[in-house]
Amino acid sequence: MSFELPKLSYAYDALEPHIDARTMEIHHSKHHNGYTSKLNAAVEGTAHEGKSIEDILSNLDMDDKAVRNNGGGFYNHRLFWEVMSPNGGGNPSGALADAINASFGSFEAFKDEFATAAKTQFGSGWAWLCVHAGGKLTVCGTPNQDNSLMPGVGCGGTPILGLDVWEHAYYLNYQNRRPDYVEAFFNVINWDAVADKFEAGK
Ligand code: MN3
Repeated sequence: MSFELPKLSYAYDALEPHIDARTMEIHHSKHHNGYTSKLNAAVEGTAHEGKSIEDILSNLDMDDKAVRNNGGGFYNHRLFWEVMSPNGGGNPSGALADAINASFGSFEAFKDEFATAAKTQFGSGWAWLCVHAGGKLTVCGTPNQDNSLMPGVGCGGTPILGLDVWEHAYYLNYQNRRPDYVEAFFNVINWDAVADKFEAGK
């Protein structure tokens, strides 16, 4: 059973004006599709074949560049699509909001820390909110397609919110203005999806 490009639960233009349709189309149908097919080629005939992507990344040989880059790319983008929604934005509620307040002091403090991680990640990479056993939350940035499921990467824990800061994620609409893209992302965050990942990962 090979990995398949996940379908989006919304149209390519559904996140406008925050993320434009052309960027979404290229990002999903070209970039994510490319990571998916290259991941399938990289795991075929290896011990990784048939394993879940979480299992593969958690037990990764970091020198295995094909699985590291394409497995990370497959997992990271799947999460990215899931944590956005045309009905997103606002603030989290319930147990997730409590955990954010307990870990960062306030939602605004979390937002500042996450936005700083996204804005200051040098070159291509991601900003993450991760949950640890017991429910503690941390923020970190990672380069390229790395994520904290991989051994020794980032802040550890399980990613529950991720922001792609590769230029392909924003350049058509925002050019070099990454901070504007980061700010706009908060208008499309699907906090219900993040809360589900928090419950599953804590
Ligand atoms: Mn990307």
